[in-house]
Amino acid sequence: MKIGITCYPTYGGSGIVATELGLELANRGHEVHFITYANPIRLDANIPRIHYHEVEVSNYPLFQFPPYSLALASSMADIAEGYKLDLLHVHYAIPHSISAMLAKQILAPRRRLPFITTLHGTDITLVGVDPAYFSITKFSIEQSDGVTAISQDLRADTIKTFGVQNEIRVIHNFVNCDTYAPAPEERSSEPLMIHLSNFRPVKRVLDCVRILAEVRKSVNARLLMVGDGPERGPAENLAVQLGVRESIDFVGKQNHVEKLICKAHVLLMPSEMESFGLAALEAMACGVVPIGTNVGGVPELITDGVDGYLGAVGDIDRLASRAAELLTNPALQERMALAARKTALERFSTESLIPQYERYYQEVLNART
Ligand code: GMT
Repeated sequence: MKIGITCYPTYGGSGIVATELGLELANRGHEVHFITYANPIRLDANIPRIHYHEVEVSNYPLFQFPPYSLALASSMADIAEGYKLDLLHVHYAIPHSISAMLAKQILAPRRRLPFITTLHGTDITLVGVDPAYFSITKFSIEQSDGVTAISQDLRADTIKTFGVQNEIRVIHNFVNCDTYAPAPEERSSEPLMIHLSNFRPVKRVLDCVRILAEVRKSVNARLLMVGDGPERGPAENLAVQLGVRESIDFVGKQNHVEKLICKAHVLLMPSEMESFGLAALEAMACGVVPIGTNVGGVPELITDGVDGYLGAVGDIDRLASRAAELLTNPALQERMALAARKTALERFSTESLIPQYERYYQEVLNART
């Protein structure tokens, strides 16, 4: 197949999933065209069957807001026509699915160009429910030729919030278990926790600092903070206030996070909302035990007490005591790390999830609506 993929190319779970999906599809013989405003992170140059098309958004003094969605729609139509794409697969509803819908309409007199929208979470739970975007998000879902959601929870939430009638197929996030694999030789000799995110308020990054402060009352642990965003400054300030600044490394945005994850014993994901929790899955594949919150789609990934721990949002005491337990009990940590790796391998590996996308593409192509 010839597939056009659009996503937010910078740091964020949806862009990572879209990029990894494109790489896996190309590996399996498909031709993949990324149509985005910047080169997606994790997309190295010169990979067979991968093409990258940068969307140029020209400015004009009249535009207070350059119309990216329109430039994207125009590029999608041109590229689909020029490269004879079979379909478009857009990640994150707004504005990508509306651009895809326009591209489809531009080409309609000459050929059919179906598009699939994958919902990732905040496009529904935060952006989509915002009155400014509610109607257009609902419309974008209804107009898509296929819709996927990354968890049962997100699917249910989308149906409840928007009352949409069209089918939403659940295809969970996936992980490449060869790239993300345990590397005991990399593991830190001192107890180490890691947090990975875009440091947005929904991630409750400050809770990681609070958990570390609590854990350090009994264990001499450190915390590795990977990523950047609006909550980084407040997190650094809180660390100073709580007297743990020297025990935290803020390393900013990083590629090849698998190398960093493997250094840690525990991953912290204290999010307010998480429609799946890709960072936790990546950690599990590396044999690093996740401690997350019991929200959204996270329970579809983590089974509390088996391959990770779950607690209520903001329950610092519980999350910290679970972390301290794991950091001081190597047998427990080893047992849960093995279970976490098993979950990643058996339920969320690329081998089982990528064919689900391929089958769905075929279904959408075959449905001549
Ligand atoms: O986590 C984020 O805020 C980034 C966001 C995105 O869309 O880039 O991630 C969402 O998509 C990921 C990949 O599908 C999911 O694993 C995350 O759970 C989801 N984030 C939230 O629901 C907050």
